Amino acid sequence: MMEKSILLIGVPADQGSRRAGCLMGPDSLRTANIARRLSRLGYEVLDDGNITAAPADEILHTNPNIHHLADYAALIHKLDQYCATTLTNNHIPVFMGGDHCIAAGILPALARTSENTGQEQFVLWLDAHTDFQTLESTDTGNLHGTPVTYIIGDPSFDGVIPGPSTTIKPENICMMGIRSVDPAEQARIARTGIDIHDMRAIDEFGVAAPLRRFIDRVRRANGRLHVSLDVDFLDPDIAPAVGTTVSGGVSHREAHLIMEILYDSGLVTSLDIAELNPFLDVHGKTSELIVDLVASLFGQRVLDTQRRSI
Ligand code: 4U7
Ligand code: MN
Ligand code: MN
Ligand code: MN
Repeated sequence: MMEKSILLIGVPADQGSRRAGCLMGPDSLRTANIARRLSRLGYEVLDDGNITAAPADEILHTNPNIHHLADYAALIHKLDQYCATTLTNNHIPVFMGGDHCIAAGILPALARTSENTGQEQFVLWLDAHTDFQTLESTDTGNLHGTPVTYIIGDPSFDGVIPGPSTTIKPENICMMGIRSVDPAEQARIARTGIDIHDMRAIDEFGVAAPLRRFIDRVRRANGRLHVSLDVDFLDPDIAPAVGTTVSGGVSHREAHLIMEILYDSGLVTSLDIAELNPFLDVHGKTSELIVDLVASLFGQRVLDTQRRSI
């Protein structure tokens, strides 16, 4: 991370599931002092406020479970336009969600920027879930379970909503923390070439070795690295503020170690924080943990005596 300026962008979207509350995510992170924590680390921190898309009339789909498809399309379009007109290489954008639908809008836009500079876009997907449902296969109809299929250009979206302007190559995606994969996702994801480290692999080999291998790939390709942090990646005991908790998640120290290694790599060019639902939190502890992890991603050290003083 060479740049010393961070642009915070709130995306208070919660159409992706049937449980309301993610729309409070950005303000909860602001309340947990995300800006001040990052400026303490020596960054200029700008907050661009919130991006919202106007509610759209429902698009009916042959899968009757699907809901808020038009709002999904509108959000993707809005984020794509925002990124095209606002983002420059002078800032590291930090998108504060919002449910994970936001990634479907952010990543194609970032990939387009990378393409313009002749670079490959890589993605580290930190999540309990693979988010690899299609419009046809989703049983819950919750679109926050579809962003990965969307960004790689899955044909189930063709002719239904506009596809991604630039697709992400599946082999440029690395997933960690996975422990809930639906049968329809299992069947397809193995064939894609996505690099998946489930909790079984993390239990056995830890987080550092696979992460370092992925970072080496990004470096060799002169790539740009986006980190997509779904709060349910963390164990629900330490991060209860999510609608789709899955036990057996990543621990406090494993999560910090991932962030610390990422900072040391100097390769992270953007971040999104998704699925934080402050309505389900316990005394703000999840928001505080997320801010602490973001600080680690931007260079906070364990032996930093100043960090507790705000
Ligand atoms: B999240 C699920 F069935 N796969 O499709 C679905 F388990 O962004 C969960 O990772 C999706 O939080 C979770 O509804 C989406 C379910
Ligand atoms: Mn997710
Ligand atoms: Mn998830
Ligand atoms: Mn969720």
